[in-house]
Amino acid sequence: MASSDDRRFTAVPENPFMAAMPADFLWGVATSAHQVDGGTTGNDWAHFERRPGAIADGAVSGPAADHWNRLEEDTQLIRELGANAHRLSLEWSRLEPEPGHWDAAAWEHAERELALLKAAGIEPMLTLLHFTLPQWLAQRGGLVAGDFPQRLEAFASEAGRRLGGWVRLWCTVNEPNVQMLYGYVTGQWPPGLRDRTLATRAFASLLQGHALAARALRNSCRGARIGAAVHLVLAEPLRRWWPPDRLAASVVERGFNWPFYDAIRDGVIRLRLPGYPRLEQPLAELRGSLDFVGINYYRRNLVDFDPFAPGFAGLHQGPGLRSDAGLEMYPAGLLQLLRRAWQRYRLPVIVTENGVADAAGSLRPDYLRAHAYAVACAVAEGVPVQGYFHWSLLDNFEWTDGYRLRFGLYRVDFASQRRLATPGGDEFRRLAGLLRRPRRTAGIGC
Ligand code: IFM
Repeated sequence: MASSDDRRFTAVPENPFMAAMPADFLWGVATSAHQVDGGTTGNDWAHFERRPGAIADGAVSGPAADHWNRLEEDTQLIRELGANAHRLSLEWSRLEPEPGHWDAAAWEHAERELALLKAAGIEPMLTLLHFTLPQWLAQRGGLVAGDFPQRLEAFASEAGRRLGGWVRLWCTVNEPNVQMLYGYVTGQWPPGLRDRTLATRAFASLLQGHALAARALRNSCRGARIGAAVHLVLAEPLRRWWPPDRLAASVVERGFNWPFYDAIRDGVIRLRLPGYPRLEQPLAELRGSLDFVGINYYRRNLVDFDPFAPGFAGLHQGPGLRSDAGLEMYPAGLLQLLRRAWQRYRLPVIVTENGVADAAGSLRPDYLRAHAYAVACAVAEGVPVQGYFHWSLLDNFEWTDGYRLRFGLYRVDFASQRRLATPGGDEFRRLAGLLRRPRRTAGIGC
């Protein structure tokens, strides 16, 4: 039976921002360095991509969208979308190509990009770690190298010192839960392992790294606002009446969605999952390390009890329209997760990523409007949502899916590197225009 939230999304208004949105709401686009820059050959992904069968269609990231050489052009594209913010990441392997050696030219390049954004009136949000590790660090054990947290701390400190004049908004790590799952449980991502003991260690290490990096940023960058970006799945039992399915759905909630932020709230790194070593590790520095909760939202899953699946949770798609990645598009899920994040942590929330794989470009306008409506409904209910970043500005290297999934508001012709306008980009710009107009305060409509 459709819930009242589901019913709201059957007719999304042309102006999804019917409620009063904050005047300084961040309406932005998101990218990550390895996925768009090109030439990021010194990291673990570049090495992993060469393994036969690692990436769909045998692709490698290679020149990606050549963003490294197109900063002016791409900044202008962001501006033309009407965005006032851009979430981007630093490529650690370029900035610290050898342990303790900072590459001055690479830092200058980062500064140039940030200066261009600021000059265009675009607020940067900078992610320190968006999956890729310098190969020298990967060779020493990557996330489970004993000194990973201290290495991330040193990197954060250098970034804060050099770039803090340009950047206020920081994400320490991107999707730590995904990195742990694919890197150490399913083995589809670097380092390609299936070892639940190491998975648990990697998770703890990412949290320790976050805590130290947050402290380093606070010390090196005055006024820093610090968050992370965690991938959240709206997990619902496939059969609500069947207790094992309810239990399996709760494993996704407890084991995938919230452990990272719960640890920060509680000051204790905790993992209690079937089939994994138990983890209970106090870390006082975690408390207060977060100024906002970042949510990356792409999917709802209907979950059944499956003894062969990780965490005994079999994931299925609901009945709605699906993206090219086969994921159901379910905007009501974003509203529900925004509510839950606020109830759980009482911190401002930012949608650090949301987007759809849609090569034809025909799904994205409605998808975007419906997810903007989810944000507006959450704001109308009193959830302090401070921003929304659409994934992505450009088509890009989509990890193990290579180039076959397209997320861009601009389509990229990878042969010529031309950027082409899409209906999704037009809708993004229209919505930006609605946000900037004086808004009605009555007749909220959500
Ligand atoms: O491309 C990725 C991104 O790197 C992390 N979040 C999900 C996106 C789409 O799959």
